[in-house]
Amino acid sequence: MNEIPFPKKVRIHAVWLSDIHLGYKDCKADYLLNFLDTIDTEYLYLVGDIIDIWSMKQNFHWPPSHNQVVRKLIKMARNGVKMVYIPGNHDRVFRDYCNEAFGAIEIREQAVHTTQLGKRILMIHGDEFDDVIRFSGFIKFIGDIAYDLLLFINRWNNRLRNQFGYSYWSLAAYLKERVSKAAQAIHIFEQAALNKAKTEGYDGIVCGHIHHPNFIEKDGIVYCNDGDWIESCTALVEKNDGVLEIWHWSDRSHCMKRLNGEIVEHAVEQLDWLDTA
Ligand SMILES: [Mn+2]
Repeated sequence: MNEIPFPKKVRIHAVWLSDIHLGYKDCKADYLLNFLDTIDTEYLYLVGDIIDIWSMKQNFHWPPSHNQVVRKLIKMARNGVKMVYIPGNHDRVFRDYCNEAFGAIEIREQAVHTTQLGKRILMIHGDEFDDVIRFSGFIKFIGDIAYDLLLFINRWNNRLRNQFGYSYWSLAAYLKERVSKAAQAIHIFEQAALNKAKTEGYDGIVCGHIHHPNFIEKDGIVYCNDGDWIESCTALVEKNDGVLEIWHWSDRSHCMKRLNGEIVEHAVEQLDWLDTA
C-alpha cells in the first residue's frame, strides 16, 4: 500500500463490489481489506467474479490476504450487514446455489436495491450482455476469455502509452484497432444495460464484468459500473442521502459523482459529508 490508511470509519448506506478475482495473482486484496475496514454499511452487494474459480483451476493461488477478505466478508454478514452475492462468469459455479444462503450471505442471480431516494436499481453481473456484444458485428471473438483479453489489452495499452508515449509503442497500430473495438464493446455493454433497465421498468442498473467503472444517465435511467479490484480498485457506494458515488480506493483523488447532471471527479478526503462512526 502506497497510501496511508483512511483515518476514519465512514458510515454509508450501501456498497457494491465486483470483479475482486480472489485467487488471481493481480487481485489487490490489501486495498480491498483497507476499504472494508473503513466502511460501516447497511448493505453490501457482491456483483460477481468475487472468487476467480477459473483462474484457480489454471494456477492455484490463495495468499493469506485473499483468505482475510473472505473472512472479513463473512464477519460483516454475521454482524448484520445485509449481504447479497450475485455470481459472475468467473464464479458461475455458485449460480447452482441461487436463492440459497451461505450463512448470512444470500446468493441471487440478480437482485434489486431501493436507494434512500426510493430509486429501484437492478443488479446483475453483466456477462449476459456478452452475446449482445458478440453479435453486434464489432467483435468476432468467441468466448469470455477473448472478451476478457480484449478489455485487458485496452487497459494495458493505456498504461503503456502513459508510460512510454505513442511513438515508443511499436504495436500501436495493432492495439489502436483493438482498443477502438474495446471502446465499442464497452459502449454496447453500457447501452444494453441501460436498455434492460428501461425495458424492465427500473430506475437504474448496476453491473460489473467489464472492469470499467462508470456512471451514465440516459432518459432518467442510471447505469453504474462498480469497476474491479485488479486495476481500478473501485467501489460504488450509496451515501446516506441516497447519492451514488464511485470511489477509487487506490487513487482517492479520482472519485466520481454526479453533480447537477454532470459526472465530476473529486477527492474522497475532501467530502464534507463524511460521518464518523
Ligand atoms: Mn465477469
